[in-house]
Amino acid sequence: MSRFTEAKEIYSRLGVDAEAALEKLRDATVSVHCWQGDDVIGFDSDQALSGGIQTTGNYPGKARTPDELMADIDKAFSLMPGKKKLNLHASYAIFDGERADRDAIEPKHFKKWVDFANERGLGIDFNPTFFSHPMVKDNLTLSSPDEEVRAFWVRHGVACLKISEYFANETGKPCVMNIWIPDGYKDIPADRLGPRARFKKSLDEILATPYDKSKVYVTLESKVFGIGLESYTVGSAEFCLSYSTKNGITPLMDNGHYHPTEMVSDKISSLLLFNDKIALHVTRPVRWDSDHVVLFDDETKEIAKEIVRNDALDRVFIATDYFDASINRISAWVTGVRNVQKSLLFALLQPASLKELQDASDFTALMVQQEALKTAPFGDVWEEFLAREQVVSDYLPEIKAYEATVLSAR
Ligand code: RNT
Ligand code: ZN
Repeated sequence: MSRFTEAKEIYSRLGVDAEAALEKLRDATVSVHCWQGDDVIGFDSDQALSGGIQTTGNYPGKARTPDELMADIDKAFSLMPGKKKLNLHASYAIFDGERADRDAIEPKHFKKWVDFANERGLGIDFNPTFFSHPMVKDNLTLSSPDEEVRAFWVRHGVACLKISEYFANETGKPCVMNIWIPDGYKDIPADRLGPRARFKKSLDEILATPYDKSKVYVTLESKVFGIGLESYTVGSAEFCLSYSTKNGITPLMDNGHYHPTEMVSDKISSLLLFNDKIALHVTRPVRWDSDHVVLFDDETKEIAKEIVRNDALDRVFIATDYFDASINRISAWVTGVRNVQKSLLFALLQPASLKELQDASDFTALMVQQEALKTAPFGDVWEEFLAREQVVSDYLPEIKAYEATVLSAR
């Protein structure tokens, strides 16, 4: 008997249909962030990464050109099972000759990405880039008191909406456009309302642009603090949730953007009750929003359980968001995305009857069964998924070979 056949029987005794789990996992899409490949640098400026986020490490071989990044994405995607989308930032515009500033970018600057996506059957998600740019003035963009600065970034948002619509039209797949601004203050502000009022006005101005809501989903990502911006964040959790709910856009939770004991897994159910769709950035915060590679850890599994057991796989836009420059970047990509998918599978391999135990207040049985599931033959079902997806199980040799032949020559 194969290990999978045996695992299937064990799960069946636990009340779980492993075949059904594999089928659902096959249809789950993870939007993979392009920015792991080059430490969030992009192609549109020589500015250092700013906005209170940081990559640390100097592992050799990062992608320096669109061709290199595309080749690395190809390598990484070939080692990931399941359905993927490509998540781009505006700073990854590709200019042939003449450059356009962020407020003047156009669909044509992303044509190469569309060709890349279409050749591979991928959808594209998008992010305006409100950081690493000289028009970020005193750490402010859409909330700036300087009207010229604020208007510049509004124009950027509008330009990105048009590009998002272009992506949706050209790929035939909806585009999620996520707005995140780094705006904040290092020290105690005298006015907390003003910057938030300006951010609200700027979002209203961006969203006044007509766009096809069946093709472009605008999401708004909150944050707790950034490096150098520790005392005040304009786009706080309360601001972003309230704005999203009131204006019919989609809230996005990044699980690095909360206080360390606050869990995004606990927040998902509340948001699902008040939103048709919600969005996630799956990352791994270590003491702060450090964006370490996602592991197969308790919180990632708990997030996945909340999506799966609330039957919300088609209501949650799942994207990865981390950037580790201290290890092989292809490996970082593959390891993190596989761990999101593993967590989804782990959640899909939980029996529905656990909820009944809770409702019957049988917390003894609930604890015993939840613990038993932790050592059930999960790995055999995961290996079966990889085999069916025709993706190697041990990806390290391929990554080492790519490093030796491609990355080390950069
Ligand atoms: C920053 C946010 C944001 C970025 C990317 C690059 O704290 O998480 O999502 O990481 O847009
Ligand atoms: Zn994020």
